[in-house]
Amino acid sequence: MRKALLAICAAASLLAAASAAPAADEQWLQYKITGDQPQNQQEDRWYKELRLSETAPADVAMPRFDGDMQLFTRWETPFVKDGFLWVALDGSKEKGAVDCAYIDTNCDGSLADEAPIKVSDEGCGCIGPVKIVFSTDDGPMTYHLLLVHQSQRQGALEDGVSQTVHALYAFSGCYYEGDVTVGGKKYKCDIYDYNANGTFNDTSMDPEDADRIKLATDQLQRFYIPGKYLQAGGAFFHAEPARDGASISFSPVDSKSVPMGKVRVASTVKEIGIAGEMGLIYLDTSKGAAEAPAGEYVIHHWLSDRRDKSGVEWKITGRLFPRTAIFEVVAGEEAELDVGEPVTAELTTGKMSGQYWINSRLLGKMGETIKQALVNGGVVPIPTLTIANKAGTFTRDFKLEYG
Ligand SMILES: [Ca+2]
Ligand SMILES: [Ca+2]
Repeated sequence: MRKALLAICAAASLLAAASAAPAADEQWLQYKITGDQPQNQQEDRWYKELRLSETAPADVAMPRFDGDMQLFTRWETPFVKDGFLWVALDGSKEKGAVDCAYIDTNCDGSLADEAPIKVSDEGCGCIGPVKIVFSTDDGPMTYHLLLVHQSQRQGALEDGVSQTVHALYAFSGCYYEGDVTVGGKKYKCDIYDYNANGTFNDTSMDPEDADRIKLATDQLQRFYIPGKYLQAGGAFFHAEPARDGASISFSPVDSKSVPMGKVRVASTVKEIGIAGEMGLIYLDTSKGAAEAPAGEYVIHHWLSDRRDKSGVEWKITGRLFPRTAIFEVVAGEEAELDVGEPVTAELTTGKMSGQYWINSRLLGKMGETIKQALVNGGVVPIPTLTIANKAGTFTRDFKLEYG
């Protein structure tokens, strides 16, 4: 048995073309705009934090700002020559609030010609989805970008000193969807610019920096990463989304040509997802071990489900592994991964603006985030927090809130 190698991957090698088989036909998809509320940590949208600066770029024409506080950043996309578009936020220093944003939506390097985009009143700090028109070799191409602004006043009231810390996150505000045929079977297919850089075909050893393909039937929906292999209906395909997301092709891969190794996990782990430039591969590990194409991977997720003493069936999922969780599947060998239970409850406390906060979360063995759910639906009971003093004269229960 071969122990998994868990180490920082110094260099990710580029993969050769997946298959000698002729490329399958392109299947065309339709452009859709998402809602204005991003869902963090979902498999269809991830975000990029954009670094904000108070210093205006010297050579960029600016609009007339109404507020007394401006913040500037670049949204990176390979669809423009410079590799990024300028973004400016305009607001009030005293309130620590941002009222509107300017984005170089026509990609001409100037913000002076842009209309202000109001920050949503819904309290989410959402800006957009904002229409951006790239100029490509095939003509103008539309993309929608969603920005989310968050600010937090930091520093204790007692000190009399506080400052507002601003953060800006970029989400894709659009996706493509349509009906596709893969190996003779029909699926609903969506393609997501998961890493929010304007393109829909990114592959990476880092699952947070790769895009997503969703294939769904009435029974099952699964997300994949564009890579060497995509499993559907018990067979391997090489999926190639177009860079602009408008189409996708699925070429069959001869399974005899795929070198296979094995992955073994604890018997309580029902499924494990492993990801990288091979794609996102789902392994049924209910028997302890499963076959996987040879290659380098990072652990993407694991899931376990069991019944508690009162007969309620629980499901727990481990996700968002540290980037060091890299291992190799060698052809003809077995890699053993130490994932699964037990999970650890962590309680953190802090003080902000004169108020105490208490946060509770569950972590897996490698620091991954643990989510709990009930298999038959329903809401997982909210944890109760009891605060008591040493003398025993004060005891009070609080309900922690999700979010
Ligand atoms: Ca412009
Ligand atoms: Ca992308």
